[in-house]
Amino acid sequence: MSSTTERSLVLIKPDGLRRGLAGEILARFERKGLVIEALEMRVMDAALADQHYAEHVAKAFYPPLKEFMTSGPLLALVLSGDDVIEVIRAMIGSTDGRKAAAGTIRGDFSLSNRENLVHASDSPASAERELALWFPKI
Ligand code: FUP
Repeated sequence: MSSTTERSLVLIKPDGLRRGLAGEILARFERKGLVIEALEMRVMDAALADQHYAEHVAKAFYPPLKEFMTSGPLLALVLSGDDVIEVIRAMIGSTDGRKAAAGTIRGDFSLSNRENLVHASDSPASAERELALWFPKI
């Protein structure tokens, strides 16, 4: 099987830090063999939230999502490795923690469709857009 080294933007969301799960989540990515290219604690402000979630701003769930995502510090990461976009999406599981498979991060630790611990780019195009937004110098 061919492989491509890619980069992904990953966010360990405010619930991950509040619940003391940042180390557990980071450890999973490290043990998988992914490379941490950058790691910063940030607070997402309203403008960044609107840009990051541009595809969702008009949706009914966006106001509470924005409230949550701007509610405290998060960890912003650049991870790289072979096919990392697909690999990380498999590791985090489906959006709704109640439906995410056991063994995934959301499946193991989240019971929510909003407070689901992790964001990860869902395609090479999203990764490019999100990395430019969060880490313009990298
Ligand atoms: P994902 O790529 O799995 O993070 O999911 P989406 O891009 O569909 O949604 C982005 C974020 O919006 C989710 F992580 C959580 C939030 N969301 C809600 O709060 N309610 C919904 O019904 C769907 C998504």
